[in-house]
Amino acid sequence: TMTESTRLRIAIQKSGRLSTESQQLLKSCGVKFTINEQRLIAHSDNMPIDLLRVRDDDIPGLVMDGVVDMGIIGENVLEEEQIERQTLNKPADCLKLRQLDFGSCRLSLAVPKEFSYKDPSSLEGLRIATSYPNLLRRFMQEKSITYRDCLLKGSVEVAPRAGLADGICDLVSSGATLEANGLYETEVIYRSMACIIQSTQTQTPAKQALIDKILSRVNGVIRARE
Ligand code: PRT
Ligand code: ZN
Repeated sequence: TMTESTRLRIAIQKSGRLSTESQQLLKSCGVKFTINEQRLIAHSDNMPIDLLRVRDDDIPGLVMDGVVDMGIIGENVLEEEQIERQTLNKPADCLKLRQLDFGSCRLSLAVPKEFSYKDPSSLEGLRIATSYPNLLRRFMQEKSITYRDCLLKGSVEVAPRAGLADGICDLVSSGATLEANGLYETEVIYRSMACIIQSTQTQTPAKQALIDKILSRVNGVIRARE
C-alpha cells in the first residue's frame, strides 16, 4: 500500500529541545540529509532513510502504531503516552533500543515558597497543574493520595500564582524556572533522558539490518563522546 515503504522512517522532533541533538546524532552516524524547514520529510541522500519531522508528542504514537519504524524521544513523553494508551486499550508497545546522552531532565512536584511541605500527603485534596497527568496519577496512586487535576499544555509554572492550582508537576532541568516563579521542588517523580525507540512491527530483513547498523553506530558515537 501507499503507507508501506522500503525506506526506513525515523521520526524526530521538528523544533525544540531535542531537535538539534537528534539531527546531529544521525549525522554522526553517517546519515546525510538536508533539512528544509517547510518540509515534513527529509530524504537521506546516501541511505534509504526518511526523517519525519513532527511535534515530539506525536512520536511515541507514530512508532506504536507502526507508521514509522524508529523515533528519538524523551523518556518522559514515551512513558506518559504508554500509560495513556494502555488506559485506552490502544497499541502501546515499542522497543526502547537505548537511552541517549542528551535531553536530561526530571519530572518533579513543586509548590509555592510559602507552602509548608512535609511529604506527598501534604498535597492530599489539593489541585496540581501538569502536562503529565498519567505519570502524576501513577505516582500519587502509589502513595495513596487523592488530588485534583489542572491540565495545562503550557504555562504550568504560573498556575499557582494565577490561583489555578496549589502545586505543579512539571519538567525541571536547572531549576531556574521554578525559582523565577517562586516555587520549590519537593519530589522527583520521574528522571528522563532522550531515547531511541523501534516499532514492534516485523521488519523486512533489509530494514532490520539498517536499524541494527544505525544502533551499532549510535553506540559507537555515544561511547566516543563519553
Ligand atoms: O513543539 P513540541 O511539542 O515538539 O515541543 P515541546 O515544547 O513539547 O517540547 P520541548 O522542546 O520544550 O522539550 C522536548 C523534550 O526535551 C522534553 O519532553 C524533555 O524530554 C526534554 N527536556 C529537557 C525539557 C527540559 N529539559 C526542560 N527544561 N523539556 C522542557 N523543559 C522546560 C520545562 O518544561 C520548564 O518550562 O524548561 C523549563 C525548566 O527548565 P529549567 O532549566 O528552568 O529548570
Ligand atoms: Zn511537545
